[in-house]
Amino acid sequence: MDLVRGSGLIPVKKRPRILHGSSSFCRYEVKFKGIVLFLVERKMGTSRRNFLMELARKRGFQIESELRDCVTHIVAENNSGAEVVKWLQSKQLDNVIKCQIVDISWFTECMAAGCPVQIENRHQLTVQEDCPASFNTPVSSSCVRVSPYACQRRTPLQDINRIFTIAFDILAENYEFLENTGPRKAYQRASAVLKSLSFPIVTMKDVEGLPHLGQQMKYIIEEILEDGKCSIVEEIISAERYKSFKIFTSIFGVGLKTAEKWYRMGYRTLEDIRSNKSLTFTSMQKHGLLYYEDIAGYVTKTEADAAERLIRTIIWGFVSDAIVTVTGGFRRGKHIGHDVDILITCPCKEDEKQILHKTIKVLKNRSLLLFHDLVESTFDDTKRPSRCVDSLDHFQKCFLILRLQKEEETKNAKESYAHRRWKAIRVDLVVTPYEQYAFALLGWTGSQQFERDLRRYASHEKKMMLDNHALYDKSKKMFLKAKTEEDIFKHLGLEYLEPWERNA
Ligand code: DCT
Ligand code: MG
Repeated sequence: MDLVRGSGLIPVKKRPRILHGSSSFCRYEVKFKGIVLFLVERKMGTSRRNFLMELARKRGFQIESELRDCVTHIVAENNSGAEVVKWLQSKQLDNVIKCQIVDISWFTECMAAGCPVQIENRHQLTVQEDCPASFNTPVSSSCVRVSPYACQRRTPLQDINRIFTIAFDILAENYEFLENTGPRKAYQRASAVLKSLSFPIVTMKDVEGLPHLGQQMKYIIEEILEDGKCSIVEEIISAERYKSFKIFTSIFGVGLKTAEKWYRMGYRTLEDIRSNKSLTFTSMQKHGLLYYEDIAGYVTKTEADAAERLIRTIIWGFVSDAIVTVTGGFRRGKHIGHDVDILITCPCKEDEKQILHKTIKVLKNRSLLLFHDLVESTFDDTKRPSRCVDSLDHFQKCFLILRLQKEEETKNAKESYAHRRWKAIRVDLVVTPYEQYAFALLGWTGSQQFERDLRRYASHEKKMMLDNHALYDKSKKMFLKAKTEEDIFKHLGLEYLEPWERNA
């Protein structure tokens, strides 16, 4: 079996009008002659496979749903080379022996590039005689049993496998910049599993049987164990696209779409953006650029505490029984963050409606507001919680840049704002109805991966739907009430995890 051939994949300039045959809908033109893909369903799943097949067709690739003799590239996910070979041997097809067997990473890079990319060593699935256990092999009794859900694992802030999780986080971020959701989530899940381990990974035996660790991830761990670094990650962090996207997306108000647009226009640095007279910016982006040096740095715990005190004092001035809580990373015990997330509620509905507008007015009057964008609530209590694990909530909220007066101890700091008596910091204020407070607190405490797994757990394991507003039991066809986060864990049949154990 020839697994290590050069690809010879040259896009055909003059597009032949070959339309997809029997196994596909005749909707998309085949752009790349001589390349016929096949996706192995094993460990990929039917729906993901169908989605990827449709994507490939849209990009102009010929892709077969059945394994035929015309197939030139067999793409597998989370399978070792040996596993694919064994499966292929059972198919007894003559030509398959000449196929390239590649990892899903090659496929996703082709989709991102919009054309076939050269097959590199890292894309190849090698065949080893003694194939290591695959990622979902049951854990042996000597191994630690690790749940596939972050809400069933304790993940403290301290991450003793940082050397691996940093690599996975960079890979996930790079896939995010490529708007490639599947592999982004896969690397985030894998990183979260490693963050929960209470022992350092020192040999490949340590990762045997861990959930969400596919073959590709194991190769990366192996490389780091051998060389102390990962060559793909090294390539990514020095790549122009990654570096520019890092800068652009660190500007408040700039998302992936804008970063992509600027990159395509040929801009690469912050200076390129700032000095450009022809670009138009939203008000949020203008302020993001104006206070970039302050905002792109970190908010410290001391600054977060000062912001919380300021907001709480203002709010207590007109609603004395309001609850004002810092959530997000700081509630999980982090010492630094990119913003301060503050959740606000009060028992009286009338007060609740006024609270944010009044707070903004006071901040304005005291010249403490550098920017704000207030979004009114879009909550509709006739709707069930969202099915999407990444859906945003509908609370009334305000994204602001606060002019935070420096405290004595930070006045002598060497930061860029050292010459000023204040620092611009990003604050999110979120107002929740009193009866939804526990759900909002749980949702806004994070981490993002923890929330995603909590919702996935609710829906896959309990037939319930959870979001930042409510919990719905589909079997009982009713909403389950909760006054505290503990109540929600109880409804889900989960052991309670403290906020600082949710750093997945
Ligand atoms: N959140 C979520 N889903 C998202 C974004 C956020 O569930 N798509 C939740 C989890 C964390 C919380 O909202 C606050 O979001 P961030 O401020 O982005 O996260 P953080 O953990 O506070 O990170 P940082 O310390 O960098 O602010
Ligand atoms: Mg935050």
